Amino acid sequence: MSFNITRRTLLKASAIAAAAAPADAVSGQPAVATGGSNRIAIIGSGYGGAVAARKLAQAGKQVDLIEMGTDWEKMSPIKGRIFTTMTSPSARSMWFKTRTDMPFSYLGGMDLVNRRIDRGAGALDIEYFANMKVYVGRGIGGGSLVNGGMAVTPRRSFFEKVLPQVDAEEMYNVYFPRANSGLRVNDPAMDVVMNSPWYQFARVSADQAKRAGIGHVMVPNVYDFDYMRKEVYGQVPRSALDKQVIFGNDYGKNSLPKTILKEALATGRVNVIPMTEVRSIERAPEGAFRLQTKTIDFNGNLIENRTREYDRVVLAAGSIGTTRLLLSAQGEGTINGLPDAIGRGWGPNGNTMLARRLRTRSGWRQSTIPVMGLSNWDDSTDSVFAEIAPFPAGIDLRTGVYLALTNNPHTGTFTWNRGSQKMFLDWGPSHAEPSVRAAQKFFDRINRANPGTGYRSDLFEKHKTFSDYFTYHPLGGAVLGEATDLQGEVKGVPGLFVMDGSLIPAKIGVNPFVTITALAERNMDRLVDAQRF
Ligand code: FAE
Repeated sequence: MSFNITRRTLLKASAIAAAAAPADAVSGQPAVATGGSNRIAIIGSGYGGAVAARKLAQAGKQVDLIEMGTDWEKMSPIKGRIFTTMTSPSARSMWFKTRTDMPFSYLGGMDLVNRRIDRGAGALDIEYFANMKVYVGRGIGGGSLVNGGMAVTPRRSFFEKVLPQVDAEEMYNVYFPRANSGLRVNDPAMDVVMNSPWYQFARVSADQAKRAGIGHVMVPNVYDFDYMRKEVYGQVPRSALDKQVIFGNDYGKNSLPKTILKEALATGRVNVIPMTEVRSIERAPEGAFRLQTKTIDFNGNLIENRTREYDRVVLAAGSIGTTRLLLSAQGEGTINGLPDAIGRGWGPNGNTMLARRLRTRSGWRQSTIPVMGLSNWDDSTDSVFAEIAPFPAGIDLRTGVYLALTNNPHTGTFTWNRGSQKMFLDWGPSHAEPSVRAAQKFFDRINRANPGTGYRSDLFEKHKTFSDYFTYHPLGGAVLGEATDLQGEVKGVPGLFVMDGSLIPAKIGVNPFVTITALAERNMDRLVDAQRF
């Protein structure tokens, strides 16, 4: 406790000093020219990119928002829909794949779930590493297009352990409330959750956990539960109740293009450049950043390769995308002075997934939006926060599915290989083992309290009971205060900023986008106040 008070006092003192000092002294970075004429690029349009775009545009700056994926708001509907359901995928579902690759790929141990699809610039992508598949969203809105919308503010005690370099008092008083309101987070509608057939799967799992003395918590979401209630009564087109989520939602979900990005675009100062991947970043001798970009059409045909020049660059390409751009610039020597900390402090947010035979009906109709979590979280390495996830297969599999978030002490490191021009990750089953152990202890207790129930080992690769090879929640790679200063400006490279999940070291104990948003809000406030743009 005394540490916290001292730290907070120090942070307050430095904030007061910041308000009075010239820009270079504020950030501790070498001075760069400031003024209205700067050319600013934001790379990536997920949570970090959206907050950066809105803040800069509202501060009167013109920005280019460069995104490798599709501008889904501008796509024409096919049979009334922009996005596909999980059971009828198409080229719009996945990023240039000929077959879907779902987290649950197997039924009865056989690959019965995935479907052949045409290649296209679809909404869900997977970044493959030796022992880890990282699911990410592609398109204007990033992960907000494909995620489950679970909007959870972390326990303050855990936040303080993970990010002691950040003033928690300010985060919990100012930035978490701002993030929740900007993202339009709302609480689940209890009438829908407690009575509708679409949430039988959640009620059954919560009942079984209760028998083991484990309580459930209701989990807020960005999906509009008033809309969902109308879906239940058949008054509006169905989305969550019609198997839409990881390939995108047409209705009900307040993804970033409906919230923060919409506000950013309303300023008229954000120039959206979709279907354009930043392939590399170089610092020119006179100090500007040169981005090599590649623009394609939906089918992957090349439109143009181009060099674009900017004075300030905000990296918001997500934990994997941002880390790759920084590591390649370091490895290829296109930016000098990048810190050694780049690539370090990565983790899958302690993710491990599992499924249980419930011995009772879980419902053939299942909403895709999770609303309950099971928790024993006490910040120890036994801690588990398990979202009760749907399995909307269209038949009653009498199965409970869970995404367990754990407090895994391990971190992974990315390195750059010049020969292959690729990034490698040192992460394997031994790194994931503490997550599996904590989840197993937790769910063994629930199984014991419910005779006849048990694990399913026929849904994951290699008949695994606990998935230890994929994540939805990549975090770290350019950690705040280590690879960057305390506001997100890359150490040793003034004018280059990181503003996404790579700032958070490895885990945060809950689903991460509220924290990513709140931290970006905090950092952007500080950077704009300090005239770093
Ligand atoms: P992110 O949203 O990934 O945005 C990065 C953007 O940069 C993307 O649009 C990329 O296409 C783009 N990009 C990458 N590289 C380049 C490049 N070189 N050039 C141009 N553009 C580039 O980053 N989190 C929750 O809190 N609750 C949930 O319920 C939840 N469910 C999830 C379910 C799924 C299936 C998935 C995949 C994720 C889920 N997440 C959830 C995680 C959440 O979406 C993720 O933490 C955030 O989206 C990360 O935000 P960032 O701003 O870091």
